[in-house]
Amino acid sequence: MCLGLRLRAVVSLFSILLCGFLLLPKAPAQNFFEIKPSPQQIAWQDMEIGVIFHFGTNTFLDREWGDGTAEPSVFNPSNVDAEQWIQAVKAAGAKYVILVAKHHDGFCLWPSELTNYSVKSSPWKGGKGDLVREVAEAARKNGLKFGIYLSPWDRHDPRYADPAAYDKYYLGQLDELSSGYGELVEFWMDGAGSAGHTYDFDRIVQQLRMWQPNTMVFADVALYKYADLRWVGNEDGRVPYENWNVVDRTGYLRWRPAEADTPLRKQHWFWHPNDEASLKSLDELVEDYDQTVGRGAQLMLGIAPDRNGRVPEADVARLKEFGEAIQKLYSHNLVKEKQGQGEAAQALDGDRGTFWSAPAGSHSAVVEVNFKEPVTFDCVVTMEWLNDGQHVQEYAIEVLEGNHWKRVAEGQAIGHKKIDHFAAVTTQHVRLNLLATSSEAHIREFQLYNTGAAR
Ligand code: FUL
Repeated sequence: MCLGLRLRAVVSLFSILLCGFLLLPKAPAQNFFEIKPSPQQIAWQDMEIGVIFHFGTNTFLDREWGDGTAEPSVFNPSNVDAEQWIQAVKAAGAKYVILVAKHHDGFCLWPSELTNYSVKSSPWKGGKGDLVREVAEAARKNGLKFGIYLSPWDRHDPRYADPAAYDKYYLGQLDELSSGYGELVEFWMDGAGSAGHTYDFDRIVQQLRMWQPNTMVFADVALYKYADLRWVGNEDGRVPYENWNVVDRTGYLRWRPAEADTPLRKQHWFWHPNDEASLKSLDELVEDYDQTVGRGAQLMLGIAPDRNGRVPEADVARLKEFGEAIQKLYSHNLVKEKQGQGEAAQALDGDRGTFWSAPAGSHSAVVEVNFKEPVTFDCVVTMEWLNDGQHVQEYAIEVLEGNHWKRVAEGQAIGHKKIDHFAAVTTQHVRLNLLATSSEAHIREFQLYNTGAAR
């Protein structure tokens, strides 16, 4: 073939390929600001504080990660009192509880039909106990939601060596838990320790959803694909700011609010003897709250009942102090108490059930509050109505000094809740200056507090 002909053939081949490419159906491009939460995610985010209970053979053996060799006979608590657990965490303001039904040691806190490595082989209640049931019932009786952690990594069960056999076992356990204990608000899938093992997570999540269509799947980084909720990357009670609800996973955007899990006793999820010194201080807990809930995320505290089967008294007292401190800090909303007025009335009414919207299609807006008398405050709590997505991209809190709006705080993401602390100011006029919004802003609440704890 002469060079001219060859060139023509190449050009036509290229044109055919180009046309084919242009005609191919394409996945619609995703836009961060068009991704919206599910109704279940909205309801979940409103709970703000949850807890996770760790209790099992580790409690009796001074271990964090059991190796699966503990005899069931070691699980012998004298006085398990699920009601006491729930009362303790309710005092901290928790709205939901997760029970670790099986940790990495493989020991089950319910009498599973699929293994003898469970409470039924222990002396507790003569082998007739079911801790999953007791905690679920106590939680619901007290108006708290209930969820489950079922460790994929299992260091006891021999089936673990064969991924297909183990998947069958795990799916069977999942069936027992998700069909037998009522509604599960959350299901924890933990990738810890499983390196090198493959699970059929597609099937696991499918089956879970069959019984529990509304459950929120929490997953850490390795299992992100399945996550309705995301891990924040640390167990310190700190959510890095900015915290956005929509997170990309290699090109796939989804609403994935953050849940920041942190143990009440630093570094320890299970109870250990002589460990009181590791109990977080009240200041640390309040700081955790500000850096999780105050950054639009969920705070999940790890609670460790002791060998008696009770939350230790020191922990009970700290939880109560924490609940009271948060109540004290954030219960006197000065916008309400001092009758602040403004056009954005639904953002100023102290009612999370209402919200104010900026004009349709706008990309900036102002929420102003005017008082009859000067008011002193050092903290602002702002909440976005998220049903339509997370819209606020940049904002400032400003107070009027003479003719000048002075900026006292600024940020980017607001999300479910944003708490800003600053040195106390006294003024009659304050505003939330929404400097950039992807489309019209929706503000649920704009609240002012004088906490006396400027940071
Ligand atoms: C981690 C586990 O390895 C810890 O033991 C604990 O259960 C924590 C909540 O999750 O991944």
